[in-house]
Amino acid sequence: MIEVTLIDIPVKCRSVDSGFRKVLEKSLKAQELLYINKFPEARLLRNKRQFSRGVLSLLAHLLSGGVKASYFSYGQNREREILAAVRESRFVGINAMTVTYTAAIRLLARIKDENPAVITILGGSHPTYCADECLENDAVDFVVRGAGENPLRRLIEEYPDVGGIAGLSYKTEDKKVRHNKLEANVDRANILPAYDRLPAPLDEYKINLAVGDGCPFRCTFCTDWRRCRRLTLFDPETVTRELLYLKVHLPEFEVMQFFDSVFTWNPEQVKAVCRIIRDKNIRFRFLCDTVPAAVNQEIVEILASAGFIGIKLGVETDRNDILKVLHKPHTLNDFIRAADIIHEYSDALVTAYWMSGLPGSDAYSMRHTAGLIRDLMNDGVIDVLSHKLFIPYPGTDVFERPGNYSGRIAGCDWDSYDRMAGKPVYVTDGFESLNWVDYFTQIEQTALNAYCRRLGLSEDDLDNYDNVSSYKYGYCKIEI
Ligand code: B12
Ligand code: SF4
Repeated sequence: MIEVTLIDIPVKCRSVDSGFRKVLEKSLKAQELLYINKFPEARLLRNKRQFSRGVLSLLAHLLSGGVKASYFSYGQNREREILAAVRESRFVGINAMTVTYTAAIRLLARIKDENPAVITILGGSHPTYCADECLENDAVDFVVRGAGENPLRRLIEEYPDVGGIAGLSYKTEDKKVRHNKLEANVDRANILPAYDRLPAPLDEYKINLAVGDGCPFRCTFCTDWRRCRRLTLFDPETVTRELLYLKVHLPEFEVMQFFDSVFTWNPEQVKAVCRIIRDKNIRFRFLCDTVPAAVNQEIVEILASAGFIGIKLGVETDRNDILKVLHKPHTLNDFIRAADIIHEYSDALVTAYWMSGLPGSDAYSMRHTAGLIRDLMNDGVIDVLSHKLFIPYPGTDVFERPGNYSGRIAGCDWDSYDRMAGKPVYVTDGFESLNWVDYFTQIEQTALNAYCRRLGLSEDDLDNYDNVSSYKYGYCKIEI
């Protein structure tokens, strides 16, 4: 008997408009070539598989406590294998982002058909903020809100006596939903994800690392700061343990990303982590996310010396009035200043995350933005553009109070809550005259033109670079 089976649904594959896809694929190839030109040794993220670090962390926590647990990745393991394990399991746990929620519910229904006695648990970014909705499904017995390590372990150990388990939501005997109080911050500092349980070799996966949890800012369209009540920094020793594990199991110069919301927020932490990377001769190449206020000469030089080849900043929009409404902690000039510092003191490429369809924008201002992006790229301020659609997810202020931002939420078709979907979820009258697919294609084409100019290549030349694509939008083999 397996005590618990965990099933990871890492992404929901989707198709995009064919014209947009053509430009996007070329643009992704060109981005990789920009990195290859500057850092020829770097092993880039070619066709990597994805996994949820959260689910691997839960698995490691359970295994270390002696729980008999199995792990599957939906889309990588065959459904037949998964259902066979489910028949033998007492509990089944699945993760869900908003965009993978319907797939998770569908799979849970199949699981209940297969083994009606199994106890099902849903966790992750979507259930954390939509527990009531999740529990309307007969296939869902429990929802874990927030960090899942302790609630899941306790549920397995204490079921059916679950009243005192923090973070748990469930239906009581009188069919009412009960939400236990939230779990306090979980110290994940000692958990090394159970990498050895992944179904494919480790070097086939995109590795995401973290040195902490949470964000010091309070942007109204984001939940990163709500997930963790205060910004928590992990002990550098734990980070060391993970990096040393990866050093043994992965080739040199593998590229991996620190996904901390603001990786350089605490200079002492950054110095400690980069010192470890250098002292232990960990020869990977790294990417990280941060904000303009946490970029300065000293930090950039330290990052460069530890092998950071890309620094990514959430610009979101050139409109300072919109940034202010969203509580974004910078202006466009702050971003330009930070990008200049990065370029002056390192070879790292600057990625700008950019969003279209933000509250306060309209079709006219977004067309103006397209010209500005072109100029920033041609001037070498932005090396790589990561342009997405604005989607307010459950748990954000914009989702909960769209009227305060002069817009409305178009509906809860969760499958369309994808930032590459090309169809806005948050709508205002100002967007009415916009053809979104054309607009997205135009922005990506602008970026592609800038990449080609930098590379000295034509678009047709890019066709000769096969298999240089890091993201699988629109041409995934697996449909959920
Ligand atoms: C790495 C990452 C990715 C990776 C891996 C995704 C994955 N499945 O984990 C990739 C690149 C694939 C990815 C893609 C996307 N991502 Co992403 N991603 C992240 C990021 C930066 C880190 C996730 C992580 O590993 N966290 C650390 C682990 C330890 O925490 P965790 O995953 O939350 O898991 C804990 C709990 O949630 C809970 N839990 C989770 N699962 C389960 C299951 C059970 C049974 C239980 C009991 C508990 C439980 O316990 C875990 C351990 O404590 C987060 C932001 C963040 N900092 O968390 C965004 C985030 C998860 N991503 C987000 C989004 C929107 C996306 C995209 C949809 C973006 C897009 N293109 O539109 C795409 C997916 C597109 C698609 N078509 O499928 C949003 C999700 C919001 C939402 N409500 O859905 C987040 C929160 C970012 C944000 N603030 O907007 N992402
Ligand atoms: S958008 Fe960035 S800075 Fe703002 S709360 Fe989210 S992670 Fe933090």
